[in-house]
Amino acid sequence: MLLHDAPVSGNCYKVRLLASHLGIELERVETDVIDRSNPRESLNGLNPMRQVPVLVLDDGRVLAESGAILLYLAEGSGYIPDDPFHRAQVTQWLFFEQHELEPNLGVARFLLQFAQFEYPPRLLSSKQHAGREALVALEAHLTGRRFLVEEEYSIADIAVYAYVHMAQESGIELIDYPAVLEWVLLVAAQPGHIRISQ
Ligand SMILES: N[C@@H](CCC(=O)N[C@@H](CS)C(=O)NCC(=O)O)C(=O)O
Repeated sequence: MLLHDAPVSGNCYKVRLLASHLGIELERVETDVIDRSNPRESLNGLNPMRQVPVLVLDDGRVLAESGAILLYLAEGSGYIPDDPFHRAQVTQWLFFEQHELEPNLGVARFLLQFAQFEYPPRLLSSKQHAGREALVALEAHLTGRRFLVEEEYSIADIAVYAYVHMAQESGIELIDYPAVLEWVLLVAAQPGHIRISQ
């Protein structure tokens, strides 16, 4: 399988992390997601949004969106539950990640670490504020729990981990969220774990 990838992208990291757990070798094609003038022609016809990650299966079929790719690759593995309700709970966290975490922590990280353009300071502070609100919700859920769903490590943890473990790069300290911090360490200790820079 071929992954259209960007080394700095948390969304792409989710896919690389699950593939590592599953022992799947991915061929990787790098896309520059920092230079906004880059037309990303290699993604033409693969993803209408011309964003990564995009996974090209061995039979040529194409899948975009990190959550969809995680759901597809995890099928039949221990990283997604069999029980329909528990699967729906996993999906609940995938949606939470896309709506509450990635657009806030991910964008704050992008602005602070990579932006090559001027942006209003209010944009950064509003993203950080919304990111902190999401972390408060995550903290409440993780208090007294090891993992997000049914005490089993799953793609819900993988998706949520991606931008949360790098919160410092978004200008947010996880020390204020002790249950989240403990969970971050537990996720990093799972067999087959790789760092974003690996
Ligand atoms: N919802 C998408 C978001 C994908 C996304 O935002 N990808 C970024 C890298 S993290 C990208 O390709 N940025 C380049 C651009 O938007 O032009 C997912 O979860 O896969």
